[in-house]
Amino acid sequence: MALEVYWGSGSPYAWRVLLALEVKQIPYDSKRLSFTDEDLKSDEYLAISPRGKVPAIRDGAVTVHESIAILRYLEDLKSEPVLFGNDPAERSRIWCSIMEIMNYIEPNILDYARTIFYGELSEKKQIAITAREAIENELSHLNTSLKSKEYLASEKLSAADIVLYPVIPFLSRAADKENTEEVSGNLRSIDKHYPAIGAWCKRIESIPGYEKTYPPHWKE
Ligand SMILES: N[C@@H](CCC(=O)N[C@@H](CS)C(=O)NCC(=O)O)C(=O)O
Repeated sequence: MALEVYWGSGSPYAWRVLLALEVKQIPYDSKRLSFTDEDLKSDEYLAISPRGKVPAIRDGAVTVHESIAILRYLEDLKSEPVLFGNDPAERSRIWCSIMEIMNYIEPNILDYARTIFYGELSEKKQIAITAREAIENELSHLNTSLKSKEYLASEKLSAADIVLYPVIPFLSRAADKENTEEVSGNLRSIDKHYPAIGAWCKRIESIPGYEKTYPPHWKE
């Protein structure tokens, strides 16, 4: 039975999983869900993903939710190409980079992009601006570090790159939607303000199969 992959268009977390599947060339049965309670909070889906969120996977009797746990599962399913490092030093760099993204960028994504996408900017504008400033600070560090290397944590593509990448177009899309200087800041044109991140994004976008992972509703 093929691996079932539950995802939603535009979810940066689900995009991570779709990218890893392409990189590892793992065949799967695509289960695209809509962001409605009917899809996400059905008893059938809650049995796979108890918080009713995407992404999630089902592999026979095994279900996994949480994007990074899924990436780790895929690594065990098919080791090549290695995404979580080959030795302790490389593995620790990759995990450190992933944890920094989770701890310092992800909470701000919620405060920034969700406020915009959920139409809550009138009540939460200052929260969004503070989150935008924190994200810019992180992007600035990442830009400096990517000036001297091609990938975030390893000499080749790793799970850290896959964890970060979808966040960049997601933030740009939020910034474009609310196109004012105070809310959008540098996030409107990340490649212009952070050229090393822009060049790194192009590297990820040249992965064979990348196009298949691009959120379909963003093309409409
Ligand atoms: N920490 C989770 C986050 C997953 C998440 O927040 N998914 C969102 C889509 S971007 C979702 O399914 N939201 C629907 C809901 O909360 O009802 C992961 O990394 O997988």
